Amino acid sequence: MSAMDKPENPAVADSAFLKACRREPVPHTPVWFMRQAGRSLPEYLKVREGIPMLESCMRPELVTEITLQPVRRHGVDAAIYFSDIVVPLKAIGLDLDIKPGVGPVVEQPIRSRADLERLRDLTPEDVSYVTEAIRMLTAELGSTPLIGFAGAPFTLASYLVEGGPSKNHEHTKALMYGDPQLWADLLDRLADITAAFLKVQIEAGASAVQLFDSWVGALAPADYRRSVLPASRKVFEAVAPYDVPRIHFGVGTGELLGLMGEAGADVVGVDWRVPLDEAVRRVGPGKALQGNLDPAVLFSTREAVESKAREVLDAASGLEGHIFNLGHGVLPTTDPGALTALTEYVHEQTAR
Ligand code: 1CP
Repeated sequence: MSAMDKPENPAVADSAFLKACRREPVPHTPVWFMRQAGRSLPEYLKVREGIPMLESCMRPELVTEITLQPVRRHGVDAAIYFSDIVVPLKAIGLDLDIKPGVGPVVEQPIRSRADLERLRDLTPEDVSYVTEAIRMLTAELGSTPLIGFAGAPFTLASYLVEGGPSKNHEHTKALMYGDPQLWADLLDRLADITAAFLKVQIEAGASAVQLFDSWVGALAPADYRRSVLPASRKVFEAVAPYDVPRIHFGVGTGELLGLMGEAGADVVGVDWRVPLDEAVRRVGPGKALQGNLDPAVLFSTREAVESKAREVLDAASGLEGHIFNLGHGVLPTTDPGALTALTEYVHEQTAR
C-alpha cells in the first residue's frame, strides 16, 4: 500500500465536516473555529503556564491535549492541530521566536539573495514531533477529523522579510516590486517547505489541510496573480495526490476570491466582509465555502450572535458545501461559553 493510500477511518470519512468539504449532503452544517485551540480557554492557559509557545508546539502530549480541549468543550466538528505557521521555519533552523503579545519575530530578516540560502528544504525528521503528536491525536479523536495547516508562501514571506508582524508590509512589497526574480525564488522556496510540512501532517493522519494566507488581502488582484498565485498553486498541487480536502483562507480577500479559487483549493474560506451568496459567485463553481461570522460579534448579546449567525446560514442556504466558521480567528478575550452556544445554535438550526 502506498503512503497516499492509507486505510481511512470510515467514521472520519463520513463526518459532517469532510462531507461538506466534498459538497455531499450533511446531517447538519459542520462547525469549527479558526484559532479555537490556544486562545481564551482557561484549561489552555493552565497547561501552557511557563512554557514558551514554540516549545509547547514541540511537545506531542501537550499538543494533543490543547488540540482536544475545544473539541471536548464546544463539540465542534473538527479539530485543528495546535501549532503555528512559523513552526516549519524554526524547524529548518531560522532564528525566530514567538514573543508573547507580539507574534513571530525573526532575528535576521530575509531580504537578499544570500539570505535565501538560509531556507533549506524541510524533511520529516525536522518535525518528528509533529508526526508523533498527530498519531497520538488521531487515536484520541475517534470520529472527529483533524485539520492540519500551514502558512501560505506570501504570509510566511511577510514575517520573514519584515522581521515580525507588520501593518503595511512595506519591506515585503519593496522586495516584491523591486526584485521580482528574488521574490519569485523566495516564494517558490517557501512553497516547497510548506508543501513538505503539509505532507508530513497528512501522512501522519490529518484528514484535511488549511493554507492560511492571512495577510494576502493587502495585495491588488494583478499583483496576487503575478506574484503569489504560482506559489500557492504549487502547494495545492503538491498535496493533491493525497485526496484530502484543501482549504484556502485569507483576510480582506473579497477582491481576490476568484483568484484564490484558481489557486486550486477544494474549499475557500471567506472573511465577514463578503456575504457567502456573493462569495460563491466570485469563487466560481465546484468549491465549498467556509465562514464567515465576524469574530467580534461574539462580544455581543446571545440574541445578536444568533441573529448574525442566522444571516450567515441564510446566505449559505443555496451553497453545495458550507462549513460554518468565523471570518477570522477567535479573538483572545472571547467568552468560551459564547463559542459553545454558537456551535449548538448552528447544529440545531441546520439539523436535517
Ligand atoms: O487554530 C488554532 O487554534 C491552532 C493554533 C494556531 C494557528 C492555526 C496558532 C497558535 N497559530 C495559528 C496560525 C497563525 N499564526 C496565523 C494564521 C491564522 C490567523 O490569521 O490568525 C498567523 C498569521 C500566525 C502568526 C502569529 N502567531 C501571530 C499573529 C501576529 C500578527 O502578525 O499579528 C501570533 C500572535 C502568533 C502566536 C501564536 N500562535 C498560536 C498561539 C496560541 C499564539 C500565541 C502564543 C503566545 O503568545 O504565547
